[in-house]
Amino acid sequence: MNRPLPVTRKNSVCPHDCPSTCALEIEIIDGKRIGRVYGSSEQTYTDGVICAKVARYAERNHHPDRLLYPLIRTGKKGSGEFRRASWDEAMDLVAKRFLEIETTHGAQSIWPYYYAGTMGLVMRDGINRLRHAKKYSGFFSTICINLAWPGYMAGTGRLMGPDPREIAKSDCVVIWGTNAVSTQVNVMTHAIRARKERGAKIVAIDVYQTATMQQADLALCLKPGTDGALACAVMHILFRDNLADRDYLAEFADYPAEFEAHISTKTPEWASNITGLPVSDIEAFAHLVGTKKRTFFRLGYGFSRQRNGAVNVHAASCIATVTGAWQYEGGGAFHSNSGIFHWRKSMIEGLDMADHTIRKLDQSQIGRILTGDPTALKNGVPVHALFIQNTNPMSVAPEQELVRQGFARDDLFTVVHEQFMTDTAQKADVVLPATMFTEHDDIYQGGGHQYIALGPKLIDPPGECRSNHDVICDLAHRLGATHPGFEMSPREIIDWTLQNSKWGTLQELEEKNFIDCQPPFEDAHYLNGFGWKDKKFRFKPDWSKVPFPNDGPMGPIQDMPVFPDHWNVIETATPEYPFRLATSPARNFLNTSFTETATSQTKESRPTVLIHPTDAAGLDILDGDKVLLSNQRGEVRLFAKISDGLRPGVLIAESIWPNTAYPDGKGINTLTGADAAAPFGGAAFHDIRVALSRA
Ligand SMILES: Nc1nc2c(c(=O)[nH]1)N[C@H]1C(S)=C(S)[C@@H](COP(=O)(O)OP(=O)(O)OC[C@H]3O[C@@H](n4cnc5c(=O)[nH]c(N)nc54)[C@H](O)[C@@H]3O)O[C@H]1N2
Ligand SMILES: Nc1nc2c(c(=O)[nH]1)N[C@H]1C(S)=C(S)[C@@H](COP(=O)(O)OP(=O)(O)OC[C@H]3O[C@@H](n4cnc5c(=O)[nH]c(N)nc54)[C@H](O)[C@@H]3O)O[C@H]1N2
Ligand code: SF4
Ligand SMILES: [Mo]
Repeated sequence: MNRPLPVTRKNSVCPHDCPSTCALEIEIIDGKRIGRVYGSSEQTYTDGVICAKVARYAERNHHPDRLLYPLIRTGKKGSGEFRRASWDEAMDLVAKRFLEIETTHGAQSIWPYYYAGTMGLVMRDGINRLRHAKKYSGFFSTICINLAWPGYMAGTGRLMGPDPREIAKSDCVVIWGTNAVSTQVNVMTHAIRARKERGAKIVAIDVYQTATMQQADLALCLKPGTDGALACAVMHILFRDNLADRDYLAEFADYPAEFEAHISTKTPEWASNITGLPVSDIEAFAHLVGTKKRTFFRLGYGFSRQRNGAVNVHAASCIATVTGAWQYEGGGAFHSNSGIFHWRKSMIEGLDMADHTIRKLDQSQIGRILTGDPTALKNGVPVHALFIQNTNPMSVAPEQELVRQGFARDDLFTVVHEQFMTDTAQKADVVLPATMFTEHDDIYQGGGHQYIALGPKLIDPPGECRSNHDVICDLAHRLGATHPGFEMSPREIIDWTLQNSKWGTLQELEEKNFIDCQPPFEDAHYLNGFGWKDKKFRFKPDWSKVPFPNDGPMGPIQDMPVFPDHWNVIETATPEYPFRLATSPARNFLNTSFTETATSQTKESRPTVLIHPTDAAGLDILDGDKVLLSNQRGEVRLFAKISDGLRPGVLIAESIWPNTAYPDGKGINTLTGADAAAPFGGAAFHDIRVALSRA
């Protein structure tokens, strides 16, 4: 007879790149495997709710395709033919090749490349300690936040905002350019509470009928890249109908009179032309936010992924200033709380060794960099070695034709530390097996909330998987790099980092489980002024002064409009490329994570593009047909899904499927551009013009 196995529940944190950073309770079965994963109800932002894909994490954690052993390439580059090796053999090879490449081409020909496959501070950012110690090329991270964060900070001067739990105390929740049902479910928890308990209205603004739009009382489906026009018309109406808080503006804004004059020409008719929204919807939206002072603008990333995205995010944040919503509990504009944690990360990142004269290469331009574009290389040496952790650029980075050519180079030595045989790992010379978050210790911070929490090691890893930290320290030793951080355990680094950042000790964190870092109400609502010397919100930002860590202005910063406006630098449709494509996130994937699990694959079915029935009829395309999307960057084949949930002329390809899922093996980022957007770079993943035809 089988005895039931003992099950315990342990605290943890979701490590994925999602603003929700949920506090988890994980079932541990027999001390060895994980079972069901639950949202913690003790942590007040998570409040017992998590997404379905993480609730079934056992499927990913104990997946039969996990990488278990180091692998060394035997076949041709990219052939996917590898043999098993011992850790010693694999790491000896990596160290030997890195030292040779350093001697021949210089340290800057080696490029550590990473991103947010895990958001744990030790495991994600420890790679920078090696980079600084060895003076390898720097990494300018642009792929996700570079349009959104500066857009928000341009007005407020800081990256923080009203306590996100106050959404539940709002009378109107504006979910702007984020498909929260799919990408950060906890926003919905609090918004729906506001509706139930206070009769709050929910407004959603997107470019197609997402699951979030379907939950909204007012769903504004505008043309991609036109949010600036919508925001301007809303503010025009607020001034016109005396719904602006002029006393608040006089005290808290930079040029309220000049701004009002500027906005007086931005009529609802003007915006209707640009956005495609009916004037009546723009009027209704403006009156809603003008009369409900407790309006919470929850500004997402999605609408920033346009070449004018920073301007549009700033424009949306300006509305809260015009109505004075910041003054009220449940009011204001929130994008991220990442600015509240005052971390001292020198033990994690080795910042004491940083040499700021070393070039930083643009993450999004990896295709250009690997194919030798002198500008992308900052006129320096070519890259001859990549050391990759927590990211899958062969699928997620723009300009995939170039990325593919780059990874195929015989004179490029590529090391990929991964959990699965991803598109990127396939192209590697050496593949190293990585632990998952349940198998190592790390510390996490919220973006969409304000907690710090610990994710401890709960089970042993399978096979010979090693954590990022262990691999970085091992490599440092073999390369002769020294720093105290290479001699410490993750727990010691966490303790050091907490103490030096004035958040107490690891022991205290373990006792409390989380630290609530929410700044006082007056600061979070900017009642003591905004984050500039004169304390005034900026309608008229000096973009070059936005306090976002950058490598100097990028993109056409000099052409940015003085005041919020519709800045027409997007890839507008042309006769040759008459459609506007957005690559919005798929609900059951998280970027390319979870694309390996059977449940997510089944739920998402296959790579599709949503097409409006009128457009489909005009091109003789039937539901399920194989179709071709093309532009100057390349061609992608995938399957048509006819839908009236989007506007004619707009296409949506929910992403990001692995390349192998496409009929031609070419993924959606074949079509996206890596040109740096203003002010500080970043990829405009939802701003793509394409031609469409039957394939
Ligand atoms: N299920 C799932 N969850 C995820 C992710 C995922 O891939 N899948 N990714 C994670 C990551 S890395 C991030 S950064 C966050 C991002 O999460 P979000 O902040 O939600 O941002 P996006 O996912 O880029 O896009 C959100 C929505 O913006 C819409 N959009 C595109 N262009 C425009 C526009 O011009 N105007 C407006 N108003 N809307 C527009 C898209 O159609 C999409 O529905 O989500 C995280 N969570
Ligand atoms: N077309 C299109 N492209 C996009 C986007 C889009 O909306 N549309 N979104 C963009 C955005 S916002 C982002 S943030 C990027 C995200 O792109 P990535 O950061 O590349 O995200 P993932 O594809 O999830 O890949 C993360 C990888 O890290 C691995 N991993 C997880 N934990 C660990 C660990 O502890 N150690 C190691 N060594 N590996 C680990 C996972 O197995 C996974 O393969 O994609 C961008 N690309
Ligand atoms: S909602 Fe986001 S943070 Fe929460 S469990 Fe899902 S992926 Fe993780
Ligand atoms: Mo992201």
